[in-house]
Amino acid sequence: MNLEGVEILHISMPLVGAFRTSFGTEAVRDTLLLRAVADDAEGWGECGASEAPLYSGEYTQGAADVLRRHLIPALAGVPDLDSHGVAPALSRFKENRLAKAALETAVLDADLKARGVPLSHALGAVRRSVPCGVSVGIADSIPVLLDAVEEYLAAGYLRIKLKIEPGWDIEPVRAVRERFGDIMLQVDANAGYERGDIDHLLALDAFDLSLVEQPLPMDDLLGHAMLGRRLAAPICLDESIVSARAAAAAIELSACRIVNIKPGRVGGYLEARRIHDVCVANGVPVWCGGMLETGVGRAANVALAALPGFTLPGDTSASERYFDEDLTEPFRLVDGHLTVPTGPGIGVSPDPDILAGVTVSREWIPIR
Ligand code: SMG
Ligand code: MG
Repeated sequence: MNLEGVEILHISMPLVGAFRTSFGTEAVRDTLLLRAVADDAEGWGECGASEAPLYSGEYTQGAADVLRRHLIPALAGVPDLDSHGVAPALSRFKENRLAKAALETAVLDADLKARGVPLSHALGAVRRSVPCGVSVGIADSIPVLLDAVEEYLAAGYLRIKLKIEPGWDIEPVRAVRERFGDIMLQVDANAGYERGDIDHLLALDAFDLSLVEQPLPMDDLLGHAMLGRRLAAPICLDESIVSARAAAAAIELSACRIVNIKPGRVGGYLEARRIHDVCVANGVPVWCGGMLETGVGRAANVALAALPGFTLPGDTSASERYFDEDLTEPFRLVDGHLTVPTGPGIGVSPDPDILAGVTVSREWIPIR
């Protein structure tokens, strides 16, 4: 493909409700969209970064900076560039996976749109719709939490994930289990605990959880293996799994029995696919995580979640769980599922008028 340049759009969209996790509260989706322009098509990628470096070391303005100074210019002069050439062209730049993923996705979308191939087909999807869960933030009180969970169950979500942190764990989980009975229930600590909390975390086993996501720091695979020897609920890793190599190591070390795959966290959909393959080969179930994406990122996540190894419901919730007005045709929950887009590439593009209304700044980076 002949890539002419990439536009970086900084967007800011209020969330329908503030989302609180162990690392902070997000009330606005503040991130980047990238528009890759080739001579025969254009493609879109959404960055997983937020305004502050709290989930990982990346943040929106930092991602914009590394993209404009280093990553986008590095695509100049790559012979016969296609989506498979993006990661190798960027590999000498360390880390910055959320930024790299956004760029690779924009190029991948343009490439697939030019060839008329849906992303789901390119990745090897086997499903037309995917089962969905919802991630429920830390609430001000247990009654407020119970109301939120009740609403999501009424909407049809197939599993509930509760965000936990020290001081908000056993009692909210107990309250949800007692009130709603035999629902599929899991928790996510976003690395909020330490090894000294292992005895405390074992109390979660009273609630028949489907999984416990990333209880310990991202670099503590050994700690997760130690906890995993004592906890009955399977440990699922999120932040720790930054590549297929990391996934293979975590599995070999028994640091997890389930993997949350977030394409942004691992540098893109092609690496996400490799992690899926490593997990399938090892009999490890996977599910698709989320970073509060707009319809642009959601479309691609839903395509990924249609691969055969994604056997658990993802954090792939409907548009209305995040935004009053999404950038694309809204994704709607039907019997607990979202439909996999069938159009070329990611199958969607942002509505130009809605996009204009949420765009804070835009910058064109030509590829010479
Ligand atoms: O996209 O519905 C969503 C959010 C899912 O809980 C979610 N994501 O650690 O898994 C996670 C968090 C990280 C994102 S917080 C901005
Ligand atoms: Mg998580």
